[in-house]
Amino acid sequence: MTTTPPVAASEIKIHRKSTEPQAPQRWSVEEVQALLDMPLMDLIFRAQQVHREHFDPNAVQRSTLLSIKTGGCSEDCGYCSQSKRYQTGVEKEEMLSLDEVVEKARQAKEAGSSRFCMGAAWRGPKDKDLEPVLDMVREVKALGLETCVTLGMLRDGQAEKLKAAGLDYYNHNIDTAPELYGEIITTHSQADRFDTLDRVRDAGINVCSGGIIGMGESRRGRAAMIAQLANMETPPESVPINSLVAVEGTPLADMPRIDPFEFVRTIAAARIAMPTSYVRLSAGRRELTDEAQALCFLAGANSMFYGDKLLTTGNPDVDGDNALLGRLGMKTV
Ligand code: SAM
Ligand code: DTB
Ligand code: SF4
Repeated sequence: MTTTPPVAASEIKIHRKSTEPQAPQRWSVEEVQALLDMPLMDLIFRAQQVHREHFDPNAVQRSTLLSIKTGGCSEDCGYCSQSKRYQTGVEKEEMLSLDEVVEKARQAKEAGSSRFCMGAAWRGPKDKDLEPVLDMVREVKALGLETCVTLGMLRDGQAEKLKAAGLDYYNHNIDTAPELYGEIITTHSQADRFDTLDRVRDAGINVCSGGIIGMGESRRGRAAMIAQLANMETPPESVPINSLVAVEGTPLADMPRIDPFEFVRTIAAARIAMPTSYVRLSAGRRELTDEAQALCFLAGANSMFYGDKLLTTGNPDVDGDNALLGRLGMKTV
């Protein structure tokens, strides 16, 4: 019988900033995979113990998303409804006006959200694109909400402008295992993503970075992605764990749904590997039962996207979410 030798941890690039080349990695891929391989009850128990050391186990933070610039994106991310390369029914739209964005933010605040995240379907913003976004950040911040944007890759000076406008968080996901990245996305590399994350960190903006599971990666691949996040010089303050929303027309449209217990395992491993980060239940929550979501909270998730829509796809409705949090006796922060 022939077996493929496992990839040695040393062959998988673990990202740390070049300014800190000697720092030991916090988590090897093998160590994270050992977590993912644990019996589920042991894994959840351990994650909950870690969670209780750093957070109120009955509290959840809520962020609301708004697509401020939808569709027509130049990139070929194989999961994305907004790439201009795929026929998904999502049409290219103009950027929303400042008034429209502020109104949506006001509604999100009224519904109970504490953070407002504005997304644009760009490879990255041109400097002229950034100006209206800076106004949005200023005005949303003035409502008393935390601000987050996800605009793609940043160039020199852009992170600093966002910081000056009052941006609290920048979302930029590393999306998948390093070894799978090139199969899902060819128009930019994972190293490009890390370059932007470094720019965000250096500008003093909180980092929000996670990824998607259910794109055909192995457990080892999920472990590698979590290790990459945990081994950043400073791990992201916020780690969204998305489950693939298989969008008709994209190359990943026929991907089978991931076992919800694998989702729970991924949340637990992220919690253990990044004890002080917020771990966010992100895309794919509509496909999870209330019971599976409760297991995710038990496994250390303490944040969620809140609002009837993500960017272009649906999210559980607000009334249902409030009912669920009420039934679980969870408070919001
Ligand atoms: N264009 C920017 C970028 O790529 O960073 C911002 C918007 S992009 C839609 C933000 C993130 O949403 C992606 O990096 C990916 O992790 C997630 N995402 C997009 N489509 C998804 C899908 N169908 N299922 C799950 N997550 C998805
Ligand atoms: C993240 O990790 N997930 C959000 C947010 N960051 C920008 C986006 C999910 C998008 C799901 C597919 C859609 O609605 O288009
Ligand atoms: Fe979608 Fe962002 Fe990729 Fe563009 S860069 S295709 S918006 S995930």
